[in-house]
Amino acid sequence: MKKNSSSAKFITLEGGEGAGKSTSRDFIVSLLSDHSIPFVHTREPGGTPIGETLRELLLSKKGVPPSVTTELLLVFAARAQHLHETIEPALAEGKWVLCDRFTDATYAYQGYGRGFDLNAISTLEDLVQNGRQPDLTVLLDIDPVVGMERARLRAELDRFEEEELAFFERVRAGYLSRASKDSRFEVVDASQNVTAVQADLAAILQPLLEGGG
Ligand code: Z5A
Repeated sequence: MKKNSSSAKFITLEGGEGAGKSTSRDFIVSLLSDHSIPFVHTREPGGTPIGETLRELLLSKKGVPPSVTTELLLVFAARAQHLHETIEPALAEGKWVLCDRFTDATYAYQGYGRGFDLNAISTLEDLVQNGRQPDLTVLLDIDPVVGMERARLRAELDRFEEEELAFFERVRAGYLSRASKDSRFEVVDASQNVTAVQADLAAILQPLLEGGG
């Protein structure tokens, strides 16, 4: 695995619909700021002009939907540019990177959700990431029934959010399966109230923050 030349950390946030990623991201941003840690906050798909254009294509409900292969390649195309233009330069400058979703989302959505071959995803991951992996991945885990209810109350649903419940059950199972096999994951019970979720996040981040200011 590629190591950062500095103590800068690469942190990713993952979870299904309505898990509270935006809410948690804002809280982590405040923790980093309170500790005077230089950081970049970014997201996938997106994070660069090319990536944001690809994001619009991926989330759009207009026209013929992309095939699963097209969807997968667009996600990795956006990620290649994101690593090149945003993530790697920031880490090289000693800035932490807080990223809303990364490759675990590809395994969860395109792999477990849509049924794309996990080995093919792994091949693209190797090609695009050149060994780069997050130092910490916070998985906000929630029952999709609860999460979708939150998402529906929040805003108009995008193309992914209009999938059936079984799809989100597979996405959740995929995330939990990956989390059970890799120590970089911390799983947070996202069905708790915001105060309890934030207390968990603070406890998870504390060891990193102590060494990172
Ligand atoms: N995607 C993919 O398929 N493959 C990939 O490789 C990647 C992505 C990278 C866009 O992602 C889509 O891209 C995504 C998968 C696909 N699928 N969808 N949709 P996104 O991350 O931009 O979209 P999102 O999942 O909708 O994320 P979000 O906007 O951050 O939403 P959220 O997790 O639901 O967070 P939220 O807005 O903070 O919370 C939702 C609501 O719940 C909101 O009203 C909050 O006030 C409320 N909330 C938050 N926390 C709580 C608690 N604890 N209690 C009660 N209510 C709460």
